[in-house]
Amino acid sequence: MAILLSTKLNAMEAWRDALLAEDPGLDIRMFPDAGDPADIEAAVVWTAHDLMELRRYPNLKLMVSMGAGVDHLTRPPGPPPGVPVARLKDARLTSGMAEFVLLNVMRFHRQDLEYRAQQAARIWNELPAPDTTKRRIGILGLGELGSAAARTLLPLGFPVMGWTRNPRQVEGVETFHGADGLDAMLRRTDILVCLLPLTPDTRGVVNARTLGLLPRGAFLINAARGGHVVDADLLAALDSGQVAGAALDVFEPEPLPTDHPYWGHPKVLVWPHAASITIPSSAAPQVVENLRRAREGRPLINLVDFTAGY
Ligand code: NDP
Ligand code: OXD
Repeated sequence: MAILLSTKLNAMEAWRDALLAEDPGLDIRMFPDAGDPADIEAAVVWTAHDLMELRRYPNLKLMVSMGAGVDHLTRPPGPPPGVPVARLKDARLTSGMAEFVLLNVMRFHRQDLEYRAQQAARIWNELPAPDTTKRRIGILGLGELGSAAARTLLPLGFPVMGWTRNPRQVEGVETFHGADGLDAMLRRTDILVCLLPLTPDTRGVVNARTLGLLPRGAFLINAARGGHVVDADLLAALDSGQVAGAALDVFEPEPLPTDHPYWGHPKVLVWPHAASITIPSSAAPQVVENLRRAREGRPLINLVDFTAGY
């Protein structure tokens, strides 16, 4: 029985090596060279794979997303019926995201946009000292990544709030949930961090109404998915001064078109979907563990709940 890998060629090679390092006996096929479709028992795929193609494998018993996000698997036609899907929960992916959030929180908190603009104009001018204990961070999503970002910011003294679908408790974090909870959190958020999965409920959550609830001059960090932000509304909020700056790692579509206004916007930091990158050698153990579990009929780990959409 074999594992099918499908992503960019160099990443596929890294995944193959990482999986073989975990279990040298694995039979790994790199798409499109799947061999006999009946051999394939697990498919480890990323966003570009055609989900219809996966229905060719009659013995498929496990699908794995090569990342934390699974919005690429929730689009029609979805995964083959009856095949369980796992996502990654990986320490390196999580710490990479916490670093990204910390970096951009600090850039906004320490007035880096203003100081860089002053440098470009050769202006020597000290701005008022910011107070960490008064810079309130609101995180949309307190899952694997959002809660890690919160744990990174709390020891520095930032007041941290978080918004979830279900009521949650995270030590040191003031939590909110549901529609009313969102509005209450936004009214007190100086730096908004989006770490939500993209689902029908969360698409467009950062829009003219929600940005308008933020205190004037707030900042946005979006490291989740481009579909969370209504771009025209964010650009209007940046241009009016309602939002003072945005760090954007994800876009719709990707790559961000070269003529997009974000590229040259003085208040926007553009990243090429690199906030946190899956490291195959770190992520491979859980994939092999899940494969063993699937073979032995034991409960799988990190399963996606397709009813919730993440
Ligand atoms: P999790 O599934 O662990 O956490 C998701 C969080 O979002 C949970 O707290 C969940 O609430 C909350 N949530 C989901 N739907 C809603 C809703 N309708 N209203 C309020 N809260 C909601 O995901 P991860 O933390 O692992 O990842 C989050 C996303 O980050 C991924 O889906 C992916 O899109 C993106 N990502 C981006 C990367 C990059 O490099 N830019 C890298 C990795 C991931 P509850 O706790 O109640 O379930
Ligand atoms: C992910 C990503 O979802 O890299 O893991 O975007």
